Amino acid sequence: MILVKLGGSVITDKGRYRTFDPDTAGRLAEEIARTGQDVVIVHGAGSFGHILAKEHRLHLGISDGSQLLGASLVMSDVRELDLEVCRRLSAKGVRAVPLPPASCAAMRDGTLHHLDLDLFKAYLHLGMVPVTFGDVVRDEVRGLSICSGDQLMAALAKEFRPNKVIFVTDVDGVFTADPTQDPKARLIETVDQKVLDSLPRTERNVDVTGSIFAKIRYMIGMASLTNECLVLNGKVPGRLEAAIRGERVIASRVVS
Ligand code: IP8
Repeated sequence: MILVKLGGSVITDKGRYRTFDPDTAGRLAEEIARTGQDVVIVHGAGSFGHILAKEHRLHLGISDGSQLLGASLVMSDVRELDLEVCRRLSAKGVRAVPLPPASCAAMRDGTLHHLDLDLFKAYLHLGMVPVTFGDVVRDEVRGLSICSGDQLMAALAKEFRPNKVIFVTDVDGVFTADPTQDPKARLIETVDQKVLDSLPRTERNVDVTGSIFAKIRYMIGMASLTNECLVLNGKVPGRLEAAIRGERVIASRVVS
């Protein structure tokens, strides 16, 4: 099985509230469908989650009642994004089944504490493709908190030990500096803890689930649970498909 995360940066415009990229999402759905491989899909929230979640400080937990309406709005928005993604997947023949974390997960103080993995297994067994996503989820300590797609990826990798884990983003992989700001930024082919420690702490889009560094930390944790952990550019046609098929592509390989 291959575990794929469609990052929020590749399926939405992260800077513009609720802006979906139907062309990229449709093409990526087609690439996944063409491989015919068993996959589990996680997607990020992009501008359907982070902008409003930050405005309502949902990543800090619930300290006043007015945040609850914000949480409700974010939950509706990320479900709409998920519907767009699942519609594209099923239109291309992928038997997607949406599994919203708020209905099958629980958090404890900001950490994913329970995920109903039997539900994922049952749908996989049936021959369907579970699709889950970054969401607002009940938290035993904070009331509610943000469950990121990366936390879900880590839990799924731990349980299913996928052959490959692929993070699809809008750049070629992990760079020595922010490639959108620094023309001298170089793609790092192999990323490990030492590389992570040496990366300059500059940010592009700091979002409610942490920086690129937090994400890389999750990836390094996952690398030991799979044969290959890749970060690649989903805006380049064919790259995801080639990676799923096992071809060598431009990407960063994350190792533990
Ligand atoms: O985009 C964030 O998930 P991510 C979820 O995978 C929300 O970090 C609701 C902002």
